[in-house]
Amino acid sequence: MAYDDLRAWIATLDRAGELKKISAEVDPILEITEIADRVSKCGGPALVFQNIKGHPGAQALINQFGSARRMNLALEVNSLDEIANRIRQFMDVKSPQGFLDKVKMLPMLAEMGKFFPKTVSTGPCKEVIRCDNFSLDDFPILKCWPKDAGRFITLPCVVTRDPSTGKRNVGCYRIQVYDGQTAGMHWQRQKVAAEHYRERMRAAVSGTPTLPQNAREGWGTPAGRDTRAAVDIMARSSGGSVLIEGDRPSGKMEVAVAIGTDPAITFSAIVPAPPDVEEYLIAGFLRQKPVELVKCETVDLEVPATSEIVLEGHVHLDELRTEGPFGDHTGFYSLEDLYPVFHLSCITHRKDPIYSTTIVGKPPMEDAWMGKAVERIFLPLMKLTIPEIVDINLPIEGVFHNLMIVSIKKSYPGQARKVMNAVWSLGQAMFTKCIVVVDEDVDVQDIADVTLKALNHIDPERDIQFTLGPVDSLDHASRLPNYGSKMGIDATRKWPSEGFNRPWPDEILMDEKTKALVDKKWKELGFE
Ligand SMILES: Cc1cc2nc3c(=O)[nH]c(=O)nc-3n(C[C@H](O)[C@H](O)[C@H](O)COP(=O)(O)O)c2cc1C
Ligand SMILES: [Mn+2]
Repeated sequence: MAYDDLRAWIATLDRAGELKKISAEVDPILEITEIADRVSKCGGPALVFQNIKGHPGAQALINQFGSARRMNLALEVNSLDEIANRIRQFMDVKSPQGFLDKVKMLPMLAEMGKFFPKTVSTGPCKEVIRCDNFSLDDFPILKCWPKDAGRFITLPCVVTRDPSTGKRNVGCYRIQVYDGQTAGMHWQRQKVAAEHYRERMRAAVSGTPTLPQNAREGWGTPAGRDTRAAVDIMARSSGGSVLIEGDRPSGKMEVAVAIGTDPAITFSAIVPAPPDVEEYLIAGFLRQKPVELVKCETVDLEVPATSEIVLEGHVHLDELRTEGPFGDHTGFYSLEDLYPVFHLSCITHRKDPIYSTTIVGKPPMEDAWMGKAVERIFLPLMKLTIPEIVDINLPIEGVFHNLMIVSIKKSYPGQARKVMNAVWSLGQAMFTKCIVVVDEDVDVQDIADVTLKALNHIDPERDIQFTLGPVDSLDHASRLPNYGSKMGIDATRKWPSEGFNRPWPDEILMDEKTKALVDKKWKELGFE
């Protein structure tokens, strides 16, 4: 039974004892963060704030995904392995051998029909349509941390369209509020919406064989550090945006943003799906019911019909503006940088919309549970291209891009390094700063077991593999923004065929007979 909307989801959280409604007045500036942080650090419930300073009558939901149980409830499973198993079922399909095999496949095909979104004529998100007189200031958007550049929309579903294929993408990229009608679009260079943006630029300069330098570098930063710094200073001193002249094509790209959707849609916007797989389809798969979409008022895009709030507008191809700093999920502020500017043309919303948000900061926070869900759900898909993988663990304090522990079934020399390279070439796993590869007898979910065995098994100079490549935009230590080094540690047992000719010791394990004997005598020995 899929959740129809955010409200059905909130009702379920409430019934499950996973929700606390707070009627005392709270400030969306910093105070909500401090409350939500304390609650999420002690495994507390989702929160609905019903009395928000400066926003009479408004409500805000936070921490909806903030525990393993709520993540399961959100995706309507008892364990995330159920989803992994469903994915595996679809991948396990053999060519049918005869009529009976074909008949057996019918239910699966029928189920697939449920994944595709359908467009409906209207929906609750159109209860209030404001294309003239609207403002972001009407919503209780948080300023999360003291050094944040301002208020940020932190859990949006940002919808864009690939101009060449027409396919939509939905990504969760934070949005900085500049004023009631203007905002900063923090899609990082390697994300799908940024590629849509570059595709627009390519289209705008069609006829020229290559993109201008500026356009090529991400979206891009004007060539060279000095220019960038100069633009930055200009932007700050003018208190507004910079139009980059000459080297960038003009034109614009349409964007729609849905805030407060049913949990499967919100979650689908954060999953690192292949660029061409539309998130509405993923949401349909997760909720086993099609996502219903409505057309936007002022842009040619579709948004979930039951969204609480929808922002419509566009970004200019020749405009960038300083975005950030923002207290990020690394536990540090992500530094300011130039990003495209979102100009709103319309806001539609439900009557009395519920503003859905999250905060990120020092882990563990709500996003840790979303990340863990991604880890479980994506494991079977990773195994599809890297079949020797047994299990992976992205420890929460590794903030997902800093550390991946991988166990493998090693069958040939050098395979641990092959796995590292495969991970670094797999979608957003390319950002992984440190990969530790262990043998299959190590339980990667048990950090004590990993520490014991990995560190025992390495000769650091021999077993560490460095490489260079794209790094997460949030990495503040890399030599350059977005570009730096990564490290893999081959902590598997080394083989003679890998040049290791010393004897390898056995792990200490007691024999079964002695264990059984002591089991039997345990009480007699005076233990409980
Ligand atoms: C709470 C939260 C906030 C996020 N903020 C951003 C962001 O500001 N910019 C960004 O590029 N990715 C951000 N992400 C990660 C993206 O949502 C994620 O990489 C997603 O897979 C991007 O979708 P895409 O592959 O369609 O581009 C955030 C994730 C979460 C859970
Ligand atoms: Mn995507």
